[in-house]
Amino acid sequence: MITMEDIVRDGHPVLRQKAEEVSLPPSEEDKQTLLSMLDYIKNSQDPDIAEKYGLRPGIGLAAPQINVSKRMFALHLEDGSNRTYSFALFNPRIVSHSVEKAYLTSGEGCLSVDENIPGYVVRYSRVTIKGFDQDAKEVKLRLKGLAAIAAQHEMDHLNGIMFYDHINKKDPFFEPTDAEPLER
Ligand code: K1U
Ligand code: NI
Repeated sequence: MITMEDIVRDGHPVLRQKAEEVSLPPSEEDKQTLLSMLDYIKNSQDPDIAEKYGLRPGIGLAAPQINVSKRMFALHLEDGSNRTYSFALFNPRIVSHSVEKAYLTSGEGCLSVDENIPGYVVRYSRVTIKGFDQDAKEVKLRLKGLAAIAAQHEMDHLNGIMFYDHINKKDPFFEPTDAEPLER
């Protein structure tokens, strides 16, 4: 079971590396890692389990955050329209995205960053992601709203990018006219 002790923190070099493709079909070890990442997120959203094991709640987790430099991430969240997104992917890639952009008015957090870093992170409003599930079956997901934002945050982890890299340094709360504010 993954706990906060397994999650590397900002400053660890793995968070700045470009993660390697996973060879498919996945090894048993890679499958187990992927499933345990999804389990972490689900557990972290259960108040009893989170308290018992000291888990910080999250909606996503990428393998580099547990010091595994491989291209895999998991998401588990319910968006503002009561839609649940729950999936874990090997070798995800963004195959298309909207022209429109969006940002969370609450900013973003990261399980690898212990402090709150204020500011807007502008991302694409909608993304289509292709990847492979635990059985190496190709899947295609069309995401919008919080799910699209979170998926881009996790994709960034696979490329060594942290959310705060995107924050306008001079004016962290600069509101771009071409981006929609999203309440979480
Ligand atoms: O990758 C990570 O570090 C996880 C991170 C993902 C994320 C957060 C915010 C915007 C985009 C992506 C988190 O899950 S931080 C915790 C969080 O945002 C949250 C936790 C519980 C309920 C709702 C949100
Ligand atoms: Ni993060």
